[in-house]
Amino acid sequence: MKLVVAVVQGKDAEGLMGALRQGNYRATQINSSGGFLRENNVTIMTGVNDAQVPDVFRLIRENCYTRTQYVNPLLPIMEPGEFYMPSPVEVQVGGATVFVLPIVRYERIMAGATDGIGAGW
Ligand code: 2BA
Repeated sequence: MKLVVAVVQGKDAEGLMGALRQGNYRATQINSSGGFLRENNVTIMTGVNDAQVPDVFRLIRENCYTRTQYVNPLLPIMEPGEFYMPSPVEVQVGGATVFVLPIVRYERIMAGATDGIGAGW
């Protein structure tokens, strides 16, 4: 089993969550923000069988789009009287940043029953 962790833009999160639901994948979304742009994005985690990873990547590709953003660079240290006109820098964000992690143990704990995979603890 694998945990697919996808950092996506907020605008794409709803579409991707819908596609995952339709594909019968369980998923969790966490509101996050990027360290560079400091803008809100969404981190989506879905635990799937190894064979399903390519299908999850297909859904991410179909639902997450690359967009261009402009950022103002940090102001340099200046002497009094100096004038600096910052010009915005163009960055490409997304479609998505995806990590695939091995799952050591997966368990859904419910009263009287277990549904899980992993070494016996
Ligand atoms: P941010 O950190 O806000 O980065 C937004 C975009 O800014 C990045 O898009 C990239 O185009 C640019 N960028 C980021 N760091 C940069 C740097 N040091 N110098 C120049 N440009 C830089 P993406 O690469 O598509 O990343 C989108 C978001 O995915 C990131 O938002 C961050 O939240 C996450 N991310 C990307 N790489 C990651 C990593 N290695 N580990 C954890 N999160 C990551």
